[in-house]
Amino acid sequence: MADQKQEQRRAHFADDPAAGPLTTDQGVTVDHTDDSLQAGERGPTLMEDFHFREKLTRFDHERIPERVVHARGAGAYGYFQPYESCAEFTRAAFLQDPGVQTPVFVRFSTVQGPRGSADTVRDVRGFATKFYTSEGNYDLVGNNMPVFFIQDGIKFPDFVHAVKMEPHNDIPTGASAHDTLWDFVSLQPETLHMMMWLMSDRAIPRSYRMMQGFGVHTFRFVNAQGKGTFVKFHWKPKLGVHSLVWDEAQETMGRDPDFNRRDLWDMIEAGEYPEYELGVQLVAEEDEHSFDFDLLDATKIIPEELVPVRPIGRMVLNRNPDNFFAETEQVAFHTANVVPGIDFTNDPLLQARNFSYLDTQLIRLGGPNFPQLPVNRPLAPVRNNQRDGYHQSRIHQGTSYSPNSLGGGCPALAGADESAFRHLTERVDGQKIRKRSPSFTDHYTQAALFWHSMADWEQQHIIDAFRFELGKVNAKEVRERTVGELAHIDHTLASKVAEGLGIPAPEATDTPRPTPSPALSLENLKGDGSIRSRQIAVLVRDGVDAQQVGGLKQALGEQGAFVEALAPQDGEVSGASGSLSADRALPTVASVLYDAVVLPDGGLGAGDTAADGAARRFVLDAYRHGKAIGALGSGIEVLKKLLPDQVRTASGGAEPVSDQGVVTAAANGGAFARAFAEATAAHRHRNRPPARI
Ligand code: HDE
Repeated sequence: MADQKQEQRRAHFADDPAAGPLTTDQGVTVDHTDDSLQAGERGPTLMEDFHFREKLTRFDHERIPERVVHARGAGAYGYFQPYESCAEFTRAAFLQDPGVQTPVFVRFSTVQGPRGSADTVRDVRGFATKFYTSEGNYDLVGNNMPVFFIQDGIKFPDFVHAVKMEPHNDIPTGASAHDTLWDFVSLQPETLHMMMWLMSDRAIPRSYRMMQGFGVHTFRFVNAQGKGTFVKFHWKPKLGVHSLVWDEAQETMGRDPDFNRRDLWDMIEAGEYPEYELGVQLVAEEDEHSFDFDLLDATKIIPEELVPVRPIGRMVLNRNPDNFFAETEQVAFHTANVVPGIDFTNDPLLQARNFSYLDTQLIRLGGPNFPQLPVNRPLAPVRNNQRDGYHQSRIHQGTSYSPNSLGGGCPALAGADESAFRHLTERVDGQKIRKRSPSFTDHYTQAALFWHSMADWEQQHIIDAFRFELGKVNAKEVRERTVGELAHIDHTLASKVAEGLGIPAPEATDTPRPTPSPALSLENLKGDGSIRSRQIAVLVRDGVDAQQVGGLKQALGEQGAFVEALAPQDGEVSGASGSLSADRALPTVASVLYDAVVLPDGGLGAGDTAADGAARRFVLDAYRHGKAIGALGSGIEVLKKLLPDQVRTASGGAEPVSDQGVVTAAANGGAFARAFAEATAAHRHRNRPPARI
């Protein structure tokens, strides 16, 4: 089944441009497209030139409105496969048979910035998955953070207006560090739990392949007997959860604004397919009220220590789209796209979403027929009486009403013995009322849970992020009000942020101190511990030990890393022991685009050329950003000069010395490659003494 979506897509491919000459939209052959039809060589352009008019008109209409949120994204196709049957909890067909692969399309996104904004901004990341199941499309439209800013969807326009660019000057692009967002936050304490996540390193993922995804809301599984079970969805990346550091993220915005998008594309092209495990937290209906928070409140998690995440399947992304606009831009996800066996809860945020997605897509995609677009088209057959509208591309035959006799009563309704979507029967009664449930009022306990679950360095990054963001807020009262709110989460947090802003520490308040949840800290989410797909730079020049570089490439490449020789310019590098080809010219790249760097024997850095200077900056940046640094032979001397106080011990022999991710050895050998791979796999070394720059 995994290939069926590809076959369906292929049927929609445009005519082969290599099969014949250029034509108009009407299929008329064209032999001249560089000059418009004019009355004389210098004369006016003639209206009669239908080719010219068509070409310009089509161009004038190429753009559609970008998404009102999540405008910038990148997508990929792949498949999902369950580990075992989930029949006990859900009748969803795609979760029954471990032998069945269901095709998927996933779109990752940032939220605040427009389509052309940078990838590595501090923001939530969207993680939306469309499963083309045999029973119709199921969309799991999630984020990389498990909670949300607000509890009721009626506040969504307020929140989005506050976080988006300010209305008078359209600033800032792709950033939350501005007055209107923090004004809103300081007045709306239900945002605080999510703000803790947003200020953490979760908001600057190293890669879409290295972040979690969450359905956020509590949904419902429904089994064949009609029994419901509450469910929260989790995606866990095989490579672990890894983030950038803030300084690195900011520099990357300039060096490569497409950093995350490119990474996804390149790795799929390289056959390094992103993989995620789908897990579920299940809560029996009878246990709905057994927590000290409300399952319907999307600003709360169920700590994994209370309800473990049960792995139920895995997803592999193995194909890039053929056309960004047709597929990634036109894909339309909707929380209400559910299949039999998956249902909603009364979470008021979810209920609002179930209205909003279709509504926005009607305008964004220009009418009601967008489900016919190839990327949105289900694999399951579509038979109904919906008709006409803009861009209708199906030719319906016969009657279009129900009941009918003239059309043989078709399409008929599913019989009791057939799989149809049947809403869970649930008793609902209450006063018609506009009021937040009292069970939604604790905004501080889980924010504190997150804070107290962080490692020291994570807490420091959160403090730094609050200082950065609030430091960019002009309104003094907004800064003070926000710090006052933080005091309800943790007094140390509030005081340290206040100190950075030069304002008095707030009064100590009675703050909650929940038992930490280790599952929340990046320290405990390192994945398979491999260096698969890590980007490693080796700084080379004429005279380098080419054999050593070749050996490194081989040893680290065998472990799945991508090793690139960076030289002052492209072309051949003649080494002391043979020659090698530069993979990239150093001026075209930067340290922030790599996970680790090696100074080989005879490599760059020792001299006084511009390239040597650039190499030294490369290594210093890698050091400041906590990345693994390797030095071999004369490379050690370069490193010692650069970081005299930090390279505390260096190896003079074959046995490598590894200290805070700085790995040295006289020569390359298996032991060096192993130690360096281990340092790279650790991702970032957070406790280094600062470098003097
Ligand atoms: Fe969305 N959201 N959202 N959202 N959302 C959209 O739909 C909305 C929310 C999420 O790659 C829009 O087609 C409301 C939570 C993702 O195409 C829009 C509320 C979560 C994407 C919309 C929320 C999300 C969107 C904009 C509060 C995580 C991108 C364009 C009630 C669980 C999907 C569009 C893609 C996109 C509305 C809250 C995730 C306007 C009203 C919570 C990943 O319909």
